[in-house]
Amino acid sequence: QFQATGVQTCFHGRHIEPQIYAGLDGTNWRLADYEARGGYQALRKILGKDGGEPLTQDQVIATVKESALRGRGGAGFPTGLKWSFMPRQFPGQKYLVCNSDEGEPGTCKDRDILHYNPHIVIEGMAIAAYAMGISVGYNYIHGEIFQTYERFEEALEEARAAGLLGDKILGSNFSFQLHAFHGFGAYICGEETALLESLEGKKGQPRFKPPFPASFGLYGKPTTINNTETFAAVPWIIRNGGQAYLERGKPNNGGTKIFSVSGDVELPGNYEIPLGTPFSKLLELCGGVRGGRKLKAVIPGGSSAPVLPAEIMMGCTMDYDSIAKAGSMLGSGAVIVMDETRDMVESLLRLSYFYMHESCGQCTPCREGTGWLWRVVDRIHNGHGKPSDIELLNSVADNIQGRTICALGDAAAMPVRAMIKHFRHEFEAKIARPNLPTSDGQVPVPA
Ligand code: L3W
Ligand code: SF4
Repeated sequence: QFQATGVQTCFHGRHIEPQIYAGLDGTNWRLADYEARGGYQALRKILGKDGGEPLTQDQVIATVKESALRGRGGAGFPTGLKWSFMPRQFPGQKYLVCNSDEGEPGTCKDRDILHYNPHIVIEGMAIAAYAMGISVGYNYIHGEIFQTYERFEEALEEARAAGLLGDKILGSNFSFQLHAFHGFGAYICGEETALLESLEGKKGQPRFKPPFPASFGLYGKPTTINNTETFAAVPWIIRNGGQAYLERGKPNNGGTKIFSVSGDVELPGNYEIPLGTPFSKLLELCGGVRGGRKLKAVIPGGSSAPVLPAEIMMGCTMDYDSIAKAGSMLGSGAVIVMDETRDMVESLLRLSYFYMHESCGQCTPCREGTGWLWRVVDRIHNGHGKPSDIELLNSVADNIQGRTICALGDAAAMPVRAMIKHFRHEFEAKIARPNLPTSDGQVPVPA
């Protein structure tokens, strides 16, 4: 249930005030369709090609700041602020990068946007490039979605042929060359500096930060990196204004967000809803917990986010601040729903295996620690656990968290601590009674 594959895309209309999904039917991804939905009007507006005056770079950035758009890739960093870090007067080459290396277990929204609405990302990137005075951009697309990569290339060709990309866009003085890059499917390449290394043709391993990409990015040049969904939000903001976007969400959490809901719900899939919507409403859109069972727990923001028990989750609204206050993270918006039959030791076993497998191996606490975590959870799960193993897990997690080059180490440690904090009794029960059946009905063979 932690695999994004198998989760359906959603053209069922079960969205609330959609902006990215508005008007999509699963087939209308081409340039003419996008323009019929109002596409590229925002680009025309900033370039003064809609009959009005062109917008200045400062005006575009101020509008994005006003919207309270926060990065949709996981960190929720304010987009307008990030754009203002770009040294616009820098004399050399600067780059714009779209992070479409979606790999967080449970997350499947960016591939949907690229596949069914590719031009919204192209337009968003062109606006960002204009605002920051950037002439070259790349979209780094996850390796396992090759058909989507091919479609994005087709969309790029359409945009170039229509004068919406390339030299002197729409007859203005603004030029922007945008290219697609096909990744190879490593989770770590979604970390922004590993992505840059990979884009440069090297092994995808994270760099130390600082320096941040804003000052030392692609080929050592100033670079702005945003997530696919972040760029996709930009055209609506420019067309309708920052304040209108902000009002769609809640203060400090502007606009709508796509949530990829998987696990034990009747209708798994992608749902676009305003930030600040109660979790109970999202669950209702998804048809409720599968089979009418009781909700046990939810991972609200992709596998890196700490799990929350049902009673806490039912009191949350779906936005960055509410989920952080509850002790987790909204992350990339992958909501993994677990019903009363789920075995938490088994769930943690899957998560721990994932992080061990995806660790790039560059720093010792992560490389060794993720293996330790998995082996200890595995022996508890297999009926070989010792009472001291619970504290051992906490101790290994403590020795990873905050001691690594990138956030993967934290992402491996946080779910362990949260599972033990909220569901310690299940770990204790498994250790005390090793032949307790797992949720798939199998009885482990004791040592
Ligand atoms: C210039 C400063 N720039 C921060 C920039 C920074 C980055 C952004 C956020 O991790 C999280 C992680 C995963 N000067 C700056 C600055 N920036 N201070 O702002 O930075 P940061 O360090 O807070 O986060 P991050 O390293 O980008 C991302 C979590 O997301 N996550 C990941 C999901 C994965 C996917 C996927 O597969 N698509 O979404 C899920 O929760 O754990 O905490 O751009 O450069 N002073
Ligand atoms: Fe690599 Fe893990 Fe260190 Fe990140 S934390 S650089 S994934 S070893």
